[in-house]
Amino acid sequence: MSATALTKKDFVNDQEVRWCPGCGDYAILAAIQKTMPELGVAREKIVFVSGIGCSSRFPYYMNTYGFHTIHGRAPTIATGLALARPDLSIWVITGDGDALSIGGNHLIHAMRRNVNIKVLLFNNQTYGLTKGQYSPTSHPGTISKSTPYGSVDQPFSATAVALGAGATFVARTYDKDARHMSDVFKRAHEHKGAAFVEILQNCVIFNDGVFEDIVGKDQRVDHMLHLQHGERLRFGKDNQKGLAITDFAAEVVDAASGRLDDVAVHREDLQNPGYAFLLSHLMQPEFPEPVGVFRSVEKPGYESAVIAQIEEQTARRGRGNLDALLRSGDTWQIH
Ligand SMILES: Cc1ncc(C[n+]2csc(CCOP(=O)(O)OP(=O)(O)O)c2C)c(N)n1
Ligand code: SF4
Repeated sequence: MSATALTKKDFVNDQEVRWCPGCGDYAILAAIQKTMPELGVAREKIVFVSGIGCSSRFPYYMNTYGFHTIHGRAPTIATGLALARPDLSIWVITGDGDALSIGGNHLIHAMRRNVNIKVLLFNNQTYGLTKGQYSPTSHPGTISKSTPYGSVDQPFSATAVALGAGATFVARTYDKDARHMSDVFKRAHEHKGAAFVEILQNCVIFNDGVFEDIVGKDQRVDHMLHLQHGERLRFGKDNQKGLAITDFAAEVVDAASGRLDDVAVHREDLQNPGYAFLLSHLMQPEFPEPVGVFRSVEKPGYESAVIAQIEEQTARRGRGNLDALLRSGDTWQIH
């Protein structure tokens, strides 16, 4: 079967989709199913790996290979898969709880190693599957099943975590814009190495409208900053506002009345992650929140280094024998 002949329909299967009506996950699923044929990868070379959560049911609904693993461990399983089968296109689907709470450790090391996997984190600032407890991305004061008097934790910025771990590709998109999601997914696919994409996703049941102030049709123009490599950081009606960055701090300036030259030009290719890290901390209501590609840089990939080392040692010492190794040294029999 030729990969170029595939259409969206080829990625849809006969499973009943079990998300609540109106959940943002549907729009993300549709955007991925639409994007897959455009990648030009054969279906049997694509695999979706997930942890546990509403979002992590995703592999059931894709007509590709899939692996529904255990809570927080999807990046680990995906790392093993990437080492064993570097020819595959490997996508990790995870939630904010799955990736940043129980799975935080696994996520950061996959990013640090620059494993060739594409991590899509559905951020709804809540634990959907377990009925609405607060999560590591929930804002202070969040009233939830587990924080009835308001959460007192300081939240993570998902993109800041990825950048802090050394991710070579970091982007953000949102469930209300199919075109934007698709463009970002394609960029993530093209990236060689670990790609991290945060998707702002609406959980209609437990956290409805939490991103409305950013993604809402009327709010977007003033509260969303579209990152475009080589272009100034401008936003607002007629792009009259901009972000100036001086002394490691951002400032909103009036770009229309003489301060255009102060407005920073977006650079996604900076080796130093400091600028992208600053962007990852911009939040409402003081700043517009960025969407698009924060950072995209090249670094050596993990798989090629590991595979080269194994080949080198095999050439020098011959193929190993796992069975002999397990039975070597002291062994015990338990009766
Ligand atoms: C070891 C373990 N601990 C806890 C759970 C319970 N649990 C299942 S999903 C989940 C959180 C899901 O939240 P998130 O990752 O944000 O995904 P969403 O459901 O919102 O898509 C938790 C705590 C579990 N399944 N396994
Ligand atoms: S609980 Fe929330 S995240 Fe889970 S399926 Fe329902 S709307 Fe979607």
